[in-house]
Amino acid sequence: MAVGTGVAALLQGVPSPIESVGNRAIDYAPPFLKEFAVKQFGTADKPILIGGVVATLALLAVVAGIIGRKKPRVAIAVVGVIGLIAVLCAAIDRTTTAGRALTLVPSVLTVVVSLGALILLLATLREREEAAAAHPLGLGRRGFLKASLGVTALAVIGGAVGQLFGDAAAAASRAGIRLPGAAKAAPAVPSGVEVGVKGVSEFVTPNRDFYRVDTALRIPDVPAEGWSLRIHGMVDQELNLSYRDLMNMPLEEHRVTLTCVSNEVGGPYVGNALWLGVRTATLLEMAGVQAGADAIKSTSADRWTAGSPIETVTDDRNAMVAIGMNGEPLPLSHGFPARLVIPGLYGFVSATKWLTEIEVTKFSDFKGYWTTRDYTALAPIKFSSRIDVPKSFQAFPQDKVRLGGVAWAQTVGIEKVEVSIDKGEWVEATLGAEDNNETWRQWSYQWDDATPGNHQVTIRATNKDGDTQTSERARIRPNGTTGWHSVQFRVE
Ligand SMILES: Nc1nc2c(c(=O)[nH]1)N[C@H]1C(S)=C(S)[C@@H](COP(=O)(O)O)O[C@H]1N2
Ligand SMILES: [Mo]
Repeated sequence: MAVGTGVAALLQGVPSPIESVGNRAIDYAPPFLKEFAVKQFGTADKPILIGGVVATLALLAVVAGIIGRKKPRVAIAVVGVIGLIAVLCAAIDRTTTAGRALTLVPSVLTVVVSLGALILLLATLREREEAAAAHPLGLGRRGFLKASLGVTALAVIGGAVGQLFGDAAAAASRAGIRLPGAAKAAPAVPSGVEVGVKGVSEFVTPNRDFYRVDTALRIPDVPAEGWSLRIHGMVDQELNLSYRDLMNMPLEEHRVTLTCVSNEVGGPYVGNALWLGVRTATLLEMAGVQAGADAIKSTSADRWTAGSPIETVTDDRNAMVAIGMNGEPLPLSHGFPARLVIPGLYGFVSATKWLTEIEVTKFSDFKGYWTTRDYTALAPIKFSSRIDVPKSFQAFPQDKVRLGGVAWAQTVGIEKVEVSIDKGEWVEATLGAEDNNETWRQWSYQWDDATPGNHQVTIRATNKDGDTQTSERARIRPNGTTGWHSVQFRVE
């Protein structure tokens, strides 16, 4: 494992054997399991999966070791089969950005080294049991312990090296980039978007706080220098754009709120950022969309795909190929060097990170990654609202009960937010100023006649089409949750 992880870290774009096994687990996991993992572990699901793979391996190694004392061949077979699985997973790992042969190197080396180490350790044991004198491979009892500890330490170091250098090329590339100004800059954030309640999500989400959701165990290592975006399919003229090409095109800045379909009512997978990029409509006009096309299929460097309706990337909403986020080049975890942003659609059908390809096509000819896994092909964001203050069981002094949160209805806009305390009548909350209809809006509510004791607050939003959030609960799968957010709190 040490060798596999360490070598993979040195080969740009090559996943380690552990990551390749984890990647297969992610792709083959039944949707209910993924839903469970997101719910239980949130964004810790990745370290937990890696931990699971490592723990399983450790367990199998222990079993192989115990059996090996009596039946060395069985132990060798167990390690051989584990190694073969690793090689197979590397052979079909969609996430590699290197050549296939190079991608096999870490797992093949892992097999060779682990078999070698096992044979060495078995020989040592046998020697001890036979009480033989000097043996060329013999290590003795202490030596055996030391060798085992040494292998473990190497594995840990290999893992650390992998973590440190896994995205080194992209990080160096990003550090050298200075973004040009926008030809069309976003208007200043209107005053009054913040309602001034401490604990309410900042109107523009700082990059470090922006939620992250993707299938990538390791961030694809994509330097801007070698990167290109290919626009092809049902177009008059195929385009191949470098990062520099994009930088030299008319860049626009827009604030857009992204939302993940996996966001539970009241959940954290929503964030608002200032994106800098080129309108997809401009790019598709350059390419020339042919009649009959109704979709784009976007693909990432790690071979993840999303399908979006053609009108959502050609109408006048601010759909972009973005290269900047809140004044910086895209952070590595948010899609460096470039990503898709389409207002109004859940991320799984719109927000492709580490973007490399846009194919103009028809929905009848393909399915995006999550659409082959029980999610729908079309997935507009269901407008929703969230209570940020109070947190569960927060206590307030009786004269200072100020509640607040956010509400979003991308491409339509939020008309009002209503609050109900202890299932009482609905009262209108105060809305923060609107930035644009693609961003969320803050709300606040001052409860003046608060009474001491335990209470519950519930909210619901109404969008500018006049629709009010339904209380009916819908699950995440197949196209997003509905229902009202409620929180318990105390007044003292
Ligand atoms: N390459 C790639 N892009 C992806 C995904 C992914 O798994 N792989 N996940 C999508 C999903 S489900 C969401 S909600 C958004 C999240 O974007 P963020 O992590 O920048 O918030 O990215 C989208 N883009
Ligand atoms: Mo998502």
